[in-house]
Amino acid sequence: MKKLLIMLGVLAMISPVLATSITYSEGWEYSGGTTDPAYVAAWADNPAREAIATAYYRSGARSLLVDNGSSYGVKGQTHVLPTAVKGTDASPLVLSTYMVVQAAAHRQYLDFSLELANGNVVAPASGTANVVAIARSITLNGQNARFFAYDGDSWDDTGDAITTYSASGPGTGKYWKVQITVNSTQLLWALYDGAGALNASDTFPLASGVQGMFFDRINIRHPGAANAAVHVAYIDDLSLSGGEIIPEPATVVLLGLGLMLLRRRVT
Ligand SMILES: [Ca+2]
Ligand SMILES: [Ca+2]
Ligand SMILES: [Ca+2]
Repeated sequence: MKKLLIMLGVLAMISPVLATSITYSEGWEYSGGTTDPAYVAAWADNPAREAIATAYYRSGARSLLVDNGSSYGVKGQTHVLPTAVKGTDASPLVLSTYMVVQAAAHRQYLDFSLELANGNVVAPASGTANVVAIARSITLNGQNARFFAYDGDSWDDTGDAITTYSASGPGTGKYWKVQITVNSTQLLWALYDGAGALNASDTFPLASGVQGMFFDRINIRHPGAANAAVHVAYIDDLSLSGGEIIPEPATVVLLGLGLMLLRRRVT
């Protein structure tokens, strides 16, 4: 009976810890671009076709500029999360950001990939990796720039594309919201227009290797366009929420000590 009570007590202590979800957001409100220590601390830059922009933003006064000129090759930035997190059916992991494309030509040509990764890896053009992602890509499908979802072993064509662009200026209504939701076995992708209305969504099965995977970083990449023109978009209000985090080692140690003390009391 006592052992049962101890087990129940320990379970009661552990379960709130395991159920903790993540809340992370990024608005790129840095003053100095990629040389700003605050920016560098938050995102590891793979120099340097990103910059903090002030002409376009969805909220605050700044956003992240993604400049996709063809000569630059693969560029991007990575944010390592304070703790790894996985999506479950009870608590899916939701990653979203807003983007605005500066001009019609950029809408056609921009390469952009938003990724959740386990370790220092990126979504490959083909093959398996510990990543889930959503991308719009001239590399994958030419100038139509539809969105593709990477489910751990392949890119799936959503058949969906952004249909408007913005000529200039700030404003929430111009930004498309790109979102991926990860549960234990599926990747749901959704696209919302500038008014917040659902524009498109699809569900894809996760490859077995990434089912139940703990992800520890967010990647934003631009793989490099195949066209010589500049391709510019602005990213703002990134959010990662939900899921279940790994308990901090200190928490696990405390729980272990608590268990030992309980056992001593009984014996
Ligand atoms: Ca902002
Ligand atoms: Ca697949
Ligand atoms: Ca679709």
